[in-house]
Amino acid sequence: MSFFGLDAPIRYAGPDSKDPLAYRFYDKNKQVMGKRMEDHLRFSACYWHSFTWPGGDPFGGETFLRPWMHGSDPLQMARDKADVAFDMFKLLDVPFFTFHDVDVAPEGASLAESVKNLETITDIFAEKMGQTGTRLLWGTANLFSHRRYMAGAATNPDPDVFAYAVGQVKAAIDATKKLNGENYVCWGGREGYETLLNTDMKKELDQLGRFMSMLVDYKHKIGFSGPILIEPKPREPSKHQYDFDVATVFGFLQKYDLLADVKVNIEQNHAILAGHSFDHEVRLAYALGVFGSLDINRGDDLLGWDTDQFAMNVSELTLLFHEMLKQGGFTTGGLNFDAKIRRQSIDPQDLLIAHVASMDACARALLAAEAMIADKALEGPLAARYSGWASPDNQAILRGESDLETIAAKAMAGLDPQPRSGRQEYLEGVLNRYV
Ligand code: XUL
Ligand code: CO
Repeated sequence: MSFFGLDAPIRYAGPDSKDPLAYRFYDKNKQVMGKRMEDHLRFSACYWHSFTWPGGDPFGGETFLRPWMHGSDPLQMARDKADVAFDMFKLLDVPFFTFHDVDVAPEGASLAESVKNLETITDIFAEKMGQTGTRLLWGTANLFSHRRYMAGAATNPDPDVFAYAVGQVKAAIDATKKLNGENYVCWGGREGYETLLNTDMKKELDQLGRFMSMLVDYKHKIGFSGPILIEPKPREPSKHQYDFDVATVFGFLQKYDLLADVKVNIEQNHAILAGHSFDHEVRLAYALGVFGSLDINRGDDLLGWDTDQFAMNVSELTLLFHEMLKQGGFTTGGLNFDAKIRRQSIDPQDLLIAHVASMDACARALLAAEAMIADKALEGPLAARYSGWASPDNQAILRGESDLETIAAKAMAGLDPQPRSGRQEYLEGVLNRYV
């Protein structure tokens, strides 16, 4: 019997099931707009929240008391953790997982020793992936927990810290390539500042630009075919992070000429912290051509920090999938559960139940979005709202075939545009018909 007290993988049992360990909507082989549900959603379990976080918060320590976190041999503990992690991937029947270097293997006394540990554990991963069929959505390096990174990694005033970070990132992308990872993620939690009094902002941005350019060059050199993804977040742990939101990251990528190789990994809770909705960030990423992947979770309306709760809000998720379906869905990206159970959820099965409930919320939202698209429920009114632009002379404006004087003359000739309703409440009612 496993840590979870369950041997058979969790299965689809239909919407009437009351079993918290059965899928009610996630039916992986069900066809949705010509593609299997599993291929639309591309769920990925994450290592850090599920297996390395002990349940602490700023006011209290460990609550989970996981057996693999207590022992005297760090490498053996890492092996035990891998056994439980792959057991959970199999029980949930998720196609992907994600990890940071330090989540999976113990840090050694030197970088060389840490890298050796990472290689040992990722060799074990390769074997387990072969046995279970679980794939790697992305790998990443943790360049924010260790005290050496307290003033940043790529943006550190000390070039030796920059070099250490380069060494760590090289090993992490090597490991990601070895495991056929489909993307490589960079989240710069400490790439920002605490006070401008001690910060040379232009210099730090240039350092970050060089760091990313070298990573892109190396990716090409080793033939890593997936994109590099930057994960925007406005703050926490730093007071200000340079990768504030999608728009800010786009400006950075444009300035340092990285748009061809780097996309974004958008997280719901980070969008909220930046003062945006999830839907806003996703739409903007598509509009700017930088959409990559998603960290699926949710913030708490009353708490102003990154609570990383499991996504359960079907209306919000429906708007997300409506946009995703319209845009053709994921290519290399997926839905990574950057989500953690609450620190009081101490039963082993709470981990499974959280994933199942959130996967079901996503599946239900995907089905609602499919129905909305079939009915053109939102697309119809949207097309009508912009329909004036379809006329040949207005199309010519957008193609650059008109000029200021020509258009001004048309307005001066007696144009009298009449305001029309934005129909917000009507549209909110339409959405509620489907969720
Ligand atoms: C932190 C966060 C990270 C990244 C990967 O807020 O989201 O876990 O997803 O480093
Ligand atoms: Co994240």
